[in-house]
Amino acid sequence: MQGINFIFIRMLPKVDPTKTQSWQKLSQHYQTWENLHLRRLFEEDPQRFERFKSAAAGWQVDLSKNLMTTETQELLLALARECQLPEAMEAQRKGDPINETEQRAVLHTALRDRSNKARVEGQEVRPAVKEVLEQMHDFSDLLISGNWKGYSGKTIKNVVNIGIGGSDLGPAMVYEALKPYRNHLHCYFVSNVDGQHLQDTLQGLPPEQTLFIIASKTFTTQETMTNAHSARAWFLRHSDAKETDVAKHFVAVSTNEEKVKEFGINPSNMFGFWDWVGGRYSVWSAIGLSLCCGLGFKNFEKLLRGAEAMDHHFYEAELEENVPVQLALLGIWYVNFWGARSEAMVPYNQHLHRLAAYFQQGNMESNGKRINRAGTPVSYATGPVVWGEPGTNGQHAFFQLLHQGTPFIPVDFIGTAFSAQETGDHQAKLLANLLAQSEALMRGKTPEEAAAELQEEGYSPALVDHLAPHKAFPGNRPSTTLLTDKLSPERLGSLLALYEHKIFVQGIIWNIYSFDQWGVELGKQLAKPLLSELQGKALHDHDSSTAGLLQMLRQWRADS
Ligand code: G6Q
Repeated sequence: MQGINFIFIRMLPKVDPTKTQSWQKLSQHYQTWENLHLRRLFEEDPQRFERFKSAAAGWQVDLSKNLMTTETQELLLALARECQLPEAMEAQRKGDPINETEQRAVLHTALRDRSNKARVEGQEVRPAVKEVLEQMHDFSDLLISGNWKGYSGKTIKNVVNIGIGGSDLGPAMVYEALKPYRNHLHCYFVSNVDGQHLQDTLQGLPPEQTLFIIASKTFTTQETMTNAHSARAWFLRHSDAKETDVAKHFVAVSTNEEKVKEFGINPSNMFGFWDWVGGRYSVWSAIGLSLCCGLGFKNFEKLLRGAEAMDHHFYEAELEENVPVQLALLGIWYVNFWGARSEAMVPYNQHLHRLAAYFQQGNMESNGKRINRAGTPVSYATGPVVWGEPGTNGQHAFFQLLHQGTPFIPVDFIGTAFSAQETGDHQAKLLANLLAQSEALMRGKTPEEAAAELQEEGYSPALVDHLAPHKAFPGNRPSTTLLTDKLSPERLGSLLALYEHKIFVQGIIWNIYSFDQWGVELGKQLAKPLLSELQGKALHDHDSSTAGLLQMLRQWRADS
């Protein structure tokens, strides 16, 4: 944004959540939890599941194993209203520049919402979106049907997406999640500037049947441009193609036409998007081109339809029944009143193995902020660490800490009734484990119960006393379970949109800007001089640690 001047238009409310009445009431309400335990709440209220279950866009959501009563829920909803959440939702939806530090609208929802009338600077955005979708459709059809030929006249078999962050994580995650929907094209994703990533991916690929998608909103990202240039060099070195053949093997997804031309890609093979689509929310845009190729355009469209269904739910359902709002508010409850510093996402579906990594960026880049919308440091915690791995694997790794460790970590269990390919009794076993884990976290096991079990197993009284504390579980550990029938493109789309809206709601309540990411800039700035220093050029001033490490590496590399 250097050298750019803009009038700072304030669009979003600036309510310090801690100054609201609801916050004060929630602090008092938290004290009442000293005497509550989820196990007892379930025993006392046989309707608890019915009372706290919700549904949205094909997902059934059980909130009942959360540390809440109807009073908690009401107080949290009042907090949302005091923080003017409905007004903020409306501002976002109609295209106001709510990304105020960059003066941009936040309209990834317009990429999938066919009824959206959002305007940016007076222009409706949907016509342009439709045009690019058609371009993506035509291109992916050509590739899949074999009518797009490489320079030697052969069809394309491999598609390599080169991008990083938001231009990589989304497509890579969805390509894994929708594995059963793949076609005969093989998609690969290269992101890291570690040359090994590109080398390993290209190993064995025939250049004449390989197409590269250079996916970069800015077309200036160091990692992506380095990989793109190396890929082009590889293509020319390992084939008898000429420079002019590059056009048949390289296409671009970007907002920067000038840079795309400069790289040598024909602008007719460029798929555009807009500055109102944030990188980490761009899987719905032309950044999803690799998905159109590898899964077919129809499946990409179904992904959009699923997200659209969740958007409708988010914008139209009352806050009381609004699933993204409920999940967001519970997150605030845990972070700001219970002291949670992280939350786990545990999908019981192997194809979702990249989901937590994807939302690690979604959450942590969006809500990892410490300055509020008034420009001063916040006095309360904001975005937690988001992490996770699929179950049941996680059970044999980190679940110990979830059950008996000292940190307080709410868990989201995500499951599907059916597997894409049923294998004997695997799916039943998988689901039994999901249910068992959420039940165990909620119930726990008292020291008395642990002692009784040990006695029954014949342990001596001394050993019972010694072991019972170790075998007891405190329980009262919250979790949310999200279930659907199967992981179709529609259901995946609605799941992703659900979590996107959750991030938005939390950012509004925390009074921070969720759609910029200045935090990634400093490292990028410092890497520039360090690169030239590593390449043997003049040394600059550094702290002794950085200077020492730099010298070590320079020496190593000089000696080799
Ligand atoms: C996401 C971030 C970031 C971005 C990458 C790639 O919201 O902005 O992850 O997507 O830095 O940027 P380009 O697409 O511009 O290469």
